[in-house]
Amino acid sequence: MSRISADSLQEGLRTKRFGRSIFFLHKISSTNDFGKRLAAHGAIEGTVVIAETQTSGRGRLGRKWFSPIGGLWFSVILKPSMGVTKAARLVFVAGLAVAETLNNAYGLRVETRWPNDVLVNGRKVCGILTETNITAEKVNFVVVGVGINANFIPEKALPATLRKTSTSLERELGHKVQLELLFRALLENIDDKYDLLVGKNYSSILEGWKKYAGFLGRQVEVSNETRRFSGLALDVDYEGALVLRLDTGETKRVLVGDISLRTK
Ligand code: BT5
Repeated sequence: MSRISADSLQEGLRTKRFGRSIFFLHKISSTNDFGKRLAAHGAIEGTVVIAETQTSGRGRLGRKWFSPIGGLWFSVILKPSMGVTKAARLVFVAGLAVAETLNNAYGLRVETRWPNDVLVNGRKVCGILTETNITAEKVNFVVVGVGINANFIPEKALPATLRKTSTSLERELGHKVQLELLFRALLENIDDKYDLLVGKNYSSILEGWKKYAGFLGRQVEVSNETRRFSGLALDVDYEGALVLRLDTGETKRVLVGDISLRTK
């Protein structure tokens, strides 16, 4: 990886678990796929895979994640001793860590968007993909993939269909960022937040995540594969469900979906 040096990164990395073992790749199909293969072959918790570019980067539900050179595309392998439901909380661990890091490092107007996005000025700068491998309700490992649009201009590097909804750090700041510093800060922050989760302090994670959740208290549309709802976003509850007050006055919990702000 040209702009991140393995040696200088690992030197002085203040993490408990993350980054003891880091795989730096120039090009890979997906860091999550590579991470899953490593985990299945016994890679230790905290192993990290980072690639300069992905040829088949993935989002949820098999959607494509565009991963041009200049972005930060990485995955971490976790082996939490918890059930599937609790492991699903890792999306908030990663989301909060990304939001906090981007806010602290660059002073950007960062928001979290349920369930797995981080936005700057209302546009997606980061997506998170958590994939859990289980045997009979027992979690064998979780791969948490994080994609951050860093050093490229979306208008040039992403398809035209994403231009209105996506942004990048370079686009927002007007200059490139030091990828190695960002990567280090992210690993340290995710490590801290994961520690809170393991130490049974999930409430502080969820509350922290909600402080960045600009959609709360606003009119939103939520769609998933089968339904579409509109209403007021009231809360994200302890189970991670979005709580809506529908236009009919009824309260509805939604577990899976994508939200957008209602324009009218
Ligand atoms: C996500 O899915 O946002 C999760 C993205 C996770 C990417 C990381 S990169 C490292 C690791 N390896 C992987 O293969 N994946 C992870 P979802 O919420 O389903 O959003 C996907 C949608 O975001 C797509 O359908 C597009 O509309 C949009 N999109 C694709 N590429 C984008 C980009 N670079 N920036 C902003 N939006 C993008």
